[in-house]
Amino acid sequence: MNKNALSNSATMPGTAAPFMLPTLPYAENALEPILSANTLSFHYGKHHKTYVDNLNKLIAGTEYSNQSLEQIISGTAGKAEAVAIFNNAAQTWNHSFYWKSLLPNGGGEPPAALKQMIETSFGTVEACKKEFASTAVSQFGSGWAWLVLDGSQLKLLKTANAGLPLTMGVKPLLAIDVWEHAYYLDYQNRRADYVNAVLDKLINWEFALQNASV
Ligand code: MN3
Repeated sequence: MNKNALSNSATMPGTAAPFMLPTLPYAENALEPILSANTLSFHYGKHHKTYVDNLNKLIAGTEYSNQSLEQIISGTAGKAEAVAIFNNAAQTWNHSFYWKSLLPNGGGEPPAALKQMIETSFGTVEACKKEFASTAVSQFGSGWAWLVLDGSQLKLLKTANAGLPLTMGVKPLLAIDVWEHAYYLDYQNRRADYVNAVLDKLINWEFALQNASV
């Protein structure tokens, strides 16, 4: 377990339960027309909130009730008897990270320091985006696509369901949610259109650089 990977993203304070739904870093309509206010209303206000509420219920009175979110995730990963706690803790973390991976009027050219890292690892920014998209599209069923830092190398990986890079010893830089609830209201079955629109118009390269720099 890479402890830095757990604490670097500054997405969640290291406080214990009860966990709070973090404030969305922009208005629910701020990502239009790429992601509608309707999608964010359900995705943030219902799905994300439910993961937080369920986590608080599941850990009440358990050994996890005074642990940080990151401690709960690392302590329950791979434990069959704690799978519900892991799923809700990881989804709480994943969504907080996803909202910060998006930015109104995002996309475009990465900052120079990140662009250099991308070119070292992928050749070009376009090649990185293409691999990011194919990683996201090829995740079978619900899950996530991630840009991560593995040592000094940038890599793309996908996780199923609530899976996340924190348990894999690599540092997450960006996440794209590919559960159907992330895009179905706006794109129906066209996951590739959603992913490419996010990469072109919303992706928060500055957030990736911040995460890589910690
Ligand atoms: Mn989601």
